[in-house]
Amino acid sequence: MHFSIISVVPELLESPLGHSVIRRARDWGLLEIECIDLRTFGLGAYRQVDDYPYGGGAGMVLMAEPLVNCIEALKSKRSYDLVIYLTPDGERFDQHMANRLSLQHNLMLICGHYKGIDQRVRDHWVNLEVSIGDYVLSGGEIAACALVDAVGRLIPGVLNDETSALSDSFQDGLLAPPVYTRPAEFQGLPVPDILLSGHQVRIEDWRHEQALQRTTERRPDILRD
Ligand code: 6GU
Repeated sequence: MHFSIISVVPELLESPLGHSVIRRARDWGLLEIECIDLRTFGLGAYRQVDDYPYGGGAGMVLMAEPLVNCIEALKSKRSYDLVIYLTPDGERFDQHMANRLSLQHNLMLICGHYKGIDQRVRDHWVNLEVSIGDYVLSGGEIAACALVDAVGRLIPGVLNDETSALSDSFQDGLLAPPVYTRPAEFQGLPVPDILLSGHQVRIEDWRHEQALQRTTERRPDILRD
């Protein structure tokens, strides 16, 4: 799977996508991530990428021309399944969307900054607008990293049996149950007996019970779904 990520601050993408599970996925050739500095498509001697909004108001808007030149340059090198714009007014990202996107091959992500991007690019070059939650980030980069991480780990072969996505919160519509590791007693606090019992069937029943209880208490909204 290939991601092309357009950003005016590509440095923000490096570390979150350069370690741990995503790093391994890249090293193994299961995941390609290409970060493009929009400024290389900037206009004039100052490589301008943003300008004042028509009609006035605070903040700058990413201009259509550098962005479209960048999008078209990328499209001339590969064919994209989707061009995604990360924006707080987009469709809410969740595990279902992550599952759906993980079936695609080539995704282009556009990170907005300042007051966003020229509406004409959204209208004519973007296929999907995505938000990662109801709060405002300074730019789309952190949202892009969240999306690439959540989608990248679902690519077959990225996770192994130990890190399997099947037991993740949300993957089966439930939050994950509590987990414990050694020692069996820490500062007088014991691990639940059942987990030390060796009865795998009863342990799985207990975990399912705990997951249900946790979901009922914390996220009754996803249980109704
Ligand atoms: Cl995708 N971008 C920005 N700037 N803020 C957000 C977001 C995206 N999702 C939630 N907040």
